[in-house]
Amino acid sequence: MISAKIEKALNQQVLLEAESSQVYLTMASWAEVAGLSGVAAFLFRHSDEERMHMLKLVRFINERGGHAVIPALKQPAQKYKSIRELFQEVLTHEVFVSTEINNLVDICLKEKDYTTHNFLQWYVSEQIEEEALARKIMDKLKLIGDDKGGLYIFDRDLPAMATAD
Ligand code: OFO
Repeated sequence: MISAKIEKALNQQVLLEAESSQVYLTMASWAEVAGLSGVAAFLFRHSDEERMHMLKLVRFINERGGHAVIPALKQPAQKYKSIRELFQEVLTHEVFVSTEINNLVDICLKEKDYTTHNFLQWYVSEQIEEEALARKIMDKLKLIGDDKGGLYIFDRDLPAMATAD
């Protein structure tokens, strides 16, 4: 059984994962309209993954005697100035999510909730991977600069890069 404090903190994370899914879905749509089909495929998939992260939390909260609250979501920004701006936002967002996961782990330790602590370790590892991938993408985009040919190859190779890790 989880405490009210842990239930509240986990529900906060449900909201964050749902927002992540929504933001990546918005980015995917923007990329698709911009003709970047590889970037769009990557982001559609990323959005699905975030929904899976949310569902995992929902099931855990309910299984542990709490009540997972399905949150309302605000509309994300619909446009991006560039592909670099978009992925910088992905990286910043993932760093923020990692901080929130770490805070959650900290609350579990203070509450002596070792079951939830154990459950959250999956998210800790996942965040290491997501941050690393976002950094790798930003490094590639910096290399490409304004080279249109480079962007074409980046768009073509991105879906494979995401599944290679
Ligand atoms: Fe759920 O990992 Fe990204 O945000």
